[in-house]
Amino acid sequence: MAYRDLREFVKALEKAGELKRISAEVDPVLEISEVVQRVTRDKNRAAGSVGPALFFEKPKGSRYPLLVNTFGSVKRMAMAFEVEALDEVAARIRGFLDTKSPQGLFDKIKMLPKLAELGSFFPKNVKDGDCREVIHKANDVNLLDFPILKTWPQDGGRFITFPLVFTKNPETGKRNVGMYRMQVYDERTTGMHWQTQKHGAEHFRRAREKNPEGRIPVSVAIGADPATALAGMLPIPPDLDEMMFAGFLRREPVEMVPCETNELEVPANAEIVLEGYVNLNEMRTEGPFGDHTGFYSLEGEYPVFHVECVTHKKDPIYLTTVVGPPPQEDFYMGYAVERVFLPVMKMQYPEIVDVAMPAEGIFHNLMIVAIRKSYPGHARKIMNAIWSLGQAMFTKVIVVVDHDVDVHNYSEVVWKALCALDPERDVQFTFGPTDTLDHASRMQDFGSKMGIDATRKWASEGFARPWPDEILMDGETKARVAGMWKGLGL
Ligand SMILES: Cc1cc2nc3c(=O)[nH]c(=O)nc-3n(C[C@H](O)[C@H](O)[C@H](O)COP(=O)(O)O)c2cc1C
Ligand SMILES: [Mn+2]
Repeated sequence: MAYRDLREFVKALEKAGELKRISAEVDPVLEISEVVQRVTRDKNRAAGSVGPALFFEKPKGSRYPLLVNTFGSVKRMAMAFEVEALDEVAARIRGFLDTKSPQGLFDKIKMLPKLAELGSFFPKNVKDGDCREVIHKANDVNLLDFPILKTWPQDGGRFITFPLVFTKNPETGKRNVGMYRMQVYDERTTGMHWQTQKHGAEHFRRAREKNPEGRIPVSVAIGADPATALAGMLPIPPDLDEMMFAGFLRREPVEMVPCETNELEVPANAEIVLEGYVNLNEMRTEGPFGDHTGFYSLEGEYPVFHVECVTHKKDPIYLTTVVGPPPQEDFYMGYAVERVFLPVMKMQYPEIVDVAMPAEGIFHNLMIVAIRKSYPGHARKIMNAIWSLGQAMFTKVIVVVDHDVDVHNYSEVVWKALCALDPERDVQFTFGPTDTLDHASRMQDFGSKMGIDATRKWASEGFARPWPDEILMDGETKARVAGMWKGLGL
C-alpha cells in the first residue's frame, strides 16, 4: 500500500527510528539550518546517511511544524520508494524496458506511460482532497504563515526549497512538475528559479513567444506522499508527466484535484498548495542563495510567481530541505535517482557497467563511468553519449575506466585512473551547456567540459608498449599462508 500522504511517511520514519522530534522553539532563520548541519556532520551518524529526519514541532514565528532531512539516507530513500533496496526499483524499470526495444533512449523512457497503463498508474482526477481543508484567498494569503527557511547568512531572503512546481505546456497542454526553489519576496510573491534548460522555463518561453504580455498559470504543492514529493526532481524527458512516474514508483495512481483559482491540478494529498500565475514580461532579481555546490549561487534575473490562493490541510507539515556543502540531504535524493535510472542508461549503452557521482562532485561536476571496452575510441564514445543524455549533459568532468574498476571505491578510481593516464593523449576538452550553478564556467550556462579516458590503452589505439598486469598474489601462495596463519602469531 502506497503512503497516503507525508504524515503517514513521518509515522513510518518514526517507527523505524529514522526521525527525531524537536519540541524546543527554533528559528527558521538560520538556526534550523545550523541544527541540520550539526546533525549532518555528526561523526557518530550511520554510514550512508546525513543523520535522522528532523521534525521541528515549534519553528519560531509559525503555527506549523517543519520537516527536513526527510530523505537524507539510502535507507530512507528506499523507504520512500517502498523497497528494501533501490535496485528493486531499477529492476522494475528494467523488466519493463526488456519487454520491447525501440531505438532511442527517449523512446524507451517514453514507453513508461505504457507501463503505467498496464498497472493503471496514470494520475486520477478527483473532486476534492485534504489539501483543500483550509482555503485562503486574496488579502488572506500570507506565505509568511509558514516556517520558510533562510538557510545561510548571505541568502537573499527565505526560500521555499522543496516545492513541486506545476505548469502546462502551452502548446500541448501536457503537465510538467519541477522542483525549483522559490525566494519569498513578500506575503504573496516569490521568485521562480527554473533554470533555462528546465521544462518549466521552456513552458514560460513558449507562452511568451505567443503573447509576451500574457501570463501562465502556476501552482505549487509542498509536501505529499514521498514518491510524489520527490517526483519534481526526476530527470525525465519533456512532456512525460512526473505524476505518472510518481504513480509508477508508488504503484498507485496519484490523485489530483483541480485548483481553486486556476486551471491546473495538484496532488490531493499535498500538505500545502500555492496557486497563482507568472507574468511573461516580469523578471526580478533572485538570490544569492547558499547552494548545494557549497558556495552561494549569485543573483540572477528570474520570473516572479504571484500567489492568489493558498490551500492546506488543517494542520499542514511544511516540508523543506537544506542545501549547502556536500553531502547534504540532496545527495541521497540524487543517489537514488542515479540508481533508479542506471538501467535506462545501460539499455541504450550496454557497455556501461556502472556509474558513480561522488557527493563532492555535486552531480554535475564529476561522473565516473566503468565500461566494458570493445573497440578503439570506446571511452570517447561514452563521453559523448553522456554529454548528450538528458541532464547528464551538464557533466563537467567524465572519467571513463575499465569494467574491472569499482567506480564506488574512489581510492581505487584515483589510483587506477592516474596510472592509466598519459594526460596529453587521454584528456579531451569540449564545449556545451553547463549547469546554471557552475560559477567557474566563463559564461552562465555555457562552458567547457573535460573527459578523461582512463581505460587501458590498446595497440589499435596507437599504444605501442605492453600494458602491465595489476599485481595480485597467486591463489596457491595465499592458501599456504592462510594455512600457516595461526602459527605466525600475528
Ligand atoms: C533540493 C533541490 C533543489 C533544486 N532547485 C532547483 C532550482 O532552483 N532550479 C532548477 O532549475 N532546478 C532545481 N533542482 C533540480 C531540478 O529539480 C531537476 O533538474 C528537475 O529534473 C527539473 O524538472 P524538469 O526536468 O521537469 O524541469 C533542484 C533539485 C533539488 C533536489
Ligand atoms: Mn519535466
